[in-house]
Amino acid sequence: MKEIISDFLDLVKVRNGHEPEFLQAVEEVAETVIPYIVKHDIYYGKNVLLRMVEPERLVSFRVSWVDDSGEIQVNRGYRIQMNSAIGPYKGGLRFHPTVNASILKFLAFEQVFKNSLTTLPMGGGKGGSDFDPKGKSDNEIMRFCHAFMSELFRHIGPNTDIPAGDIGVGQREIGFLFGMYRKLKNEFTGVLTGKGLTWGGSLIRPEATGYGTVYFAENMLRTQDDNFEGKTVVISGSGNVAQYAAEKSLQLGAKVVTLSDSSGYIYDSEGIDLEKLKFVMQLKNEKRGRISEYIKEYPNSKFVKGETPWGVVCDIALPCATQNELNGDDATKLLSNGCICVSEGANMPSTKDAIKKFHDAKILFAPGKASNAGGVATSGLEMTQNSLRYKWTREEVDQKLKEIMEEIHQSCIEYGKDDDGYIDYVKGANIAGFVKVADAMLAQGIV
Ligand code: NDP
Ligand code: 2IT
Repeated sequence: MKEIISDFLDLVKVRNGHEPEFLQAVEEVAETVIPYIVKHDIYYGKNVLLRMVEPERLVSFRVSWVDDSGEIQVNRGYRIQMNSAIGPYKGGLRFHPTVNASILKFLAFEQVFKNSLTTLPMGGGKGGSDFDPKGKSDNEIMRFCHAFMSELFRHIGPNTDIPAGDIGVGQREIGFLFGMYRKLKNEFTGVLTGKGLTWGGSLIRPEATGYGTVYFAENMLRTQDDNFEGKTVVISGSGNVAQYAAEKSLQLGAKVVTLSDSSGYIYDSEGIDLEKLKFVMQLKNEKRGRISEYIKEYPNSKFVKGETPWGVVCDIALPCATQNELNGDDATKLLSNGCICVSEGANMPSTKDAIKKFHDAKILFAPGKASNAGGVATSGLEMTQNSLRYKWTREEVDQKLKEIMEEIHQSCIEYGKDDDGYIDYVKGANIAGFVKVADAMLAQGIV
């Protein structure tokens, strides 16, 4: 088996050797899915996984725009249309200086499995730009988004490819992107998700990824007759996903003690309660400030510069910032501090080493493609409401989100339960995600 997997990975490396994040994501899937393929004749010998690692289409384009000082800026834009066997391409747009083809291909690849797990008919894609929104004025953001969409619009559509937000792309950016799409196409359609409530957005979409990550953790804890009540939670990030993961943790009776950004983390031993969280939301979403400013408002807390929060004692860890933010040493610290549950809000935040340590210690560990799928699932619900020209209540959407997270959890158990009863959520999510897409690809022939 090892040889079959390494032969496959060698093939993938020949074409993608210079793309470490993409190879990391493919390796994790190959190690769990290939043993399943080998045992099932319907998939064996059909090169299904080899087809799945090749994007159906990769669009790369120039984005030129003019900054506030009149200087002409040039960025690179991308859209990776990875797999549309079970539905139109669906996935976020990331604006961050580190964006490149490797990062977007890993995200698009993960998205295919994640979207399949949601139970909704969505293929996988991802896009973005190496544009850095930090320090840019609202007008610069608008001009950049308009320039970006003036090319992207010809590659997307409500039945083709439906982008959404990700790092650096929130409701403000979705608004500017939607405005330009609507103008160019002379069409008001559900071509983007994460829209504002008065122009086609869904209630609960802003909350969905963070809430879903916590709902998934709740499902995992329930397998051990446990819950969030009284637990200490460590969260990384302070953006969209982190904020609502914190809010839901608090609503379930837990104590949240950290948040972070790329400059460092804040630790509040008294707990970041709902009022303090409101301050963080205003600081990050309206003032676009830094998390270190928290300690000015709450002097009993501390800011630890340049570090991640994984050394802080906790029961539950929710990595909600970015890829590879939690390594093997961090996992060791979490385990020795008694952490029993890790639910990934970000995409691929734990390195391969870290995951191995969590698995060896047999704690509850959920990979992002299962635990953060609530965001895209609620995007799917936004698309449904747009098609129906209808609007569900907050309670209706939240209930559907909860049900979807439960179903994803169930699928992970179905495909991931080991002989000793331990649930390997990585294996479960990868195989469950694979089966649905592979079946659709086989049914549709070699296209
Ligand atoms: P935001 O832009 O709202 O927030 C990102 C947060 O992560 C910020 O606090 C940011 O800090 C921090 N961060 C970003 N890059 C780094 C880095 N290199 N090192 C340390 N911290 C960093 O993004 P989201 O909250 O939307 O996304 C967070 C994660 O969740 C990503 O992995 C994303 O792919 C994933 N995700 C998002 C979904 C969504 O619906 N939004 C759905 C599913 C997954 P700083 O301000 O300093 O950059
Ligand atoms: O990684 C993700 O799932 C997202 N950024 C959300 C994608 C979406 O289409 O809502």
